[in-house]
Amino acid sequence: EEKVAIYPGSFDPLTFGHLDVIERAAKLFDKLIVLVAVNASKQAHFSLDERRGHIIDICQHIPNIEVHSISGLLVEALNNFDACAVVRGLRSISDFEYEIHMAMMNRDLNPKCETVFLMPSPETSFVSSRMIREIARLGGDIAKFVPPIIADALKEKYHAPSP
Ligand code: COD
Repeated sequence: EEKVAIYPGSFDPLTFGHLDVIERAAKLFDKLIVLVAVNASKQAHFSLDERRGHIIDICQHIPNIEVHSISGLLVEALNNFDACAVVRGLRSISDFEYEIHMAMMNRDLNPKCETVFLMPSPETSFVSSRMIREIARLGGDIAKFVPPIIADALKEKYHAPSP
């Protein structure tokens, strides 16, 4: 039986940190669904469709992934995609508290929902979407932290030449 996992996140925008987790998870499961979802406590910068489009373009080299977006509950997506696990990245102790609450809540909502945590590579573990947006907005160089597609999208968003 095919083992499907879901890697959910805001991915607003995707960073090399996210990509590191995607590449690791794609090796562990038969199929990986990268799921762009809404985090109600975060303000959106790119639309769900934009984020999904970016990830599709960036992940073309990984054969066993699909990219989708949802505005609803993660535990529902788990049933819809027939997935056996949720993958999350664990960067630090400060991630842990939030992550364990979310994992326990998701399993309470759907007893099938097991969460698997992957440790990122140290080179990208300090990268976060929030910092990347802030550096890009202030004109800093983000090329080391995000794929070129994202660097271009951020440049266009914050520094589009005025007409
Ligand atoms: N290195 C490794 N991992 C990283 C890095 C990095 N540099 N940066 C981020 N990550 C990991 C994060 O730890 C996380 O596991 C994942 O990548 C995604 O991170 P974000 O910040 O893009 O996504 P979040 O945390 O905002 O995602 C939250 C969800 C959207 C998944 C959540 O809000 C959700 O499930 N929403 C749907 C509605 C729902 O079901 N809500 C109930 C939840 S209990």
